[in-house]
Amino acid sequence: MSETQTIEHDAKARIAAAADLAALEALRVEFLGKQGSVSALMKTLGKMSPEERQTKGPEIQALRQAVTDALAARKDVLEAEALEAKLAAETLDLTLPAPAATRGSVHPVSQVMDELAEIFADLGFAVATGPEIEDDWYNFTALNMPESHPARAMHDTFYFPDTAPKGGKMLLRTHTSPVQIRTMLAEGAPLRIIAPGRVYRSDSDATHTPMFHQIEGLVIDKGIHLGHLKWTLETFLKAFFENEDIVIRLRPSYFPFTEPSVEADVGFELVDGKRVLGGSGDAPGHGWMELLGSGMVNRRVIEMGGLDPDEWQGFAFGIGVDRLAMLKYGMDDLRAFFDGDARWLQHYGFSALAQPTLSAGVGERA
Ligand code: 2NL
Repeated sequence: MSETQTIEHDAKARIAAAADLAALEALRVEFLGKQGSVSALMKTLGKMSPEERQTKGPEIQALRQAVTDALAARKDVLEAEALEAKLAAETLDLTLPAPAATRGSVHPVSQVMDELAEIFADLGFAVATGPEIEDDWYNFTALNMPESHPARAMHDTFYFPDTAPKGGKMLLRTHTSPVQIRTMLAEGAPLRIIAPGRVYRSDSDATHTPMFHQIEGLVIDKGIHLGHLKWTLETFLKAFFENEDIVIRLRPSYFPFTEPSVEADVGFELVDGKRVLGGSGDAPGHGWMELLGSGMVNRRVIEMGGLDPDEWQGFAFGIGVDRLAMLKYGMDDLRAFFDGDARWLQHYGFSALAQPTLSAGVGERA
């Protein structure tokens, strides 16, 4: 027998006898590895004369192929045997109790959005939605915040490199007001809408997250005045907090998109150091808490919405939904809202099976 024949014979016998995949791998290394015997033979080719290489070359190649094939064949057999053994050993005990199904819960922000949509539906408001990636014009210019307006600084946001169709850059909307501009342009007046959704500002600390939720409301009709605004806010807050004792105070403020602008404060009483909403904030032991911004829609914004401000008036307001949820359901850290911690959600979340109504809010926690 030639040397290659001897090696092949020996290799095939040992491969066939390999008891498991680990033993087989050791044999692969022994024959075909860098320091392996077949590899050593391959290296001798370089030192041979051309004539010798002509005969030895194919022989050594054939040896290498034969060993490779034998290894693969044995591997198939061993793997099949291992699978058989595993199938024989593993049994499925159908009498064991099934693991409990985990049930998801409704995020407090979603719950509050649903509650608000419900309350405002009763007041005749439709829900309007729009894009979160906005055009500079709809987000700023149409709201009486032209380029270089100082109020833009408070609305510092995230810009895209793309140039917007109406000029400026595309951006992540800083409020849901652009939805209302789009709705005014698309539907005209009269109009009674709320625009809930995600908004963005480049702001991040204990009380600010770069993404948060807002709900804005807009009424456009004839003869609308501040009294309509105050009644609407009072009625909605009483319904939302399920508290008829809610008292609000309107305080002069400034927004570029409303004139006059007013901030609404809600009265609270300190009970055991905790703020309990209700009553005038001016009573002894009471105080006022800032809750939302609002005002009569600026004439220029009515115009940008494609309407004649001598014919149509309106009021608008904007509220942070996250803050409303914290106030109503007693959560103290805004950042926990967006951590996606399943334990927090289990604790503060709401049953998905309960009706998304106001009454589902208090009694029927998940
Ligand atoms: C706040 C409160 C506010 C509005 C939002 C609005 C929308 C249109 C026209 C006029 Cl389409 N106003 N929204 C009005 C007043 C306040 O948000 O604290 N914003 C910074």
